[in-house]
Amino acid sequence: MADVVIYGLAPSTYTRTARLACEEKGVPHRLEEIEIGSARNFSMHPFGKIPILEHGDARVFETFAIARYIDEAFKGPALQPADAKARALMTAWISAVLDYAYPVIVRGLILPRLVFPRRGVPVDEAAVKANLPKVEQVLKALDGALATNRYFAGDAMSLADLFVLPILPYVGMTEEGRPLLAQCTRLSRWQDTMLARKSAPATEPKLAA
Ligand SMILES: N[C@@H](CCC(=O)N[C@@H](CS)C(=O)NCC(=O)O)C(=O)O
Repeated sequence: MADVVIYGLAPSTYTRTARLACEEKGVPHRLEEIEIGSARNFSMHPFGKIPILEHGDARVFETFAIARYIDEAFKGPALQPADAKARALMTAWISAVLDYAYPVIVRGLILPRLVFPRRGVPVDEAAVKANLPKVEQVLKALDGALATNRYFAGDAMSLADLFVLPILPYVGMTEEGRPLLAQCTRLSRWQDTMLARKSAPATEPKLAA
């Protein structure tokens, strides 16, 4: 069977989601680094983003499409619920990560606090501060989802969990995010459970000091 290649960067949250899906499904894969926005990136992804999956003659862009492909093209544990109601809940939380959690938490907090300083990019402090109530709101919404369910789509882990997980360790690495995450006790416990799975260390980004 053809190899699975994930083109991306290890620290990217969506790249990690794709790799987590491979690990959870038991699909061997390799990560090939690609420069975001490069000509090569645009030749593989119409919007010059990561990740991209390649498997034989299949090339898949957009993380949800990649995660579904991994679940549906290979044998292994199901990563999507069979039940329509639970599957809708999974899709809703993935959509919430794409539309709310990523812009607010990754773009609004993680990039300015953890990435821009390393790259010498100026940080708009007022914008970071103004965004913090939204970070709290998103974290509380994620926490609330776990009030009645063990995982985001019910009692079984699904792709939704693999979209949320990569964001949280970064929140805990920021001064402002750490206390907000700590007050979300269900979400913190869920994070501990997810990080204890074999897929977590296998995909953990090695961040340079
Ligand atoms: N809708 C895309 C979003 C992918 C995305 O934003 N990836 C980030 C890295 S985690 C990226 O490529 N950022 C570069 C940029 O936005 O220019 C997906 O679901 O795959």
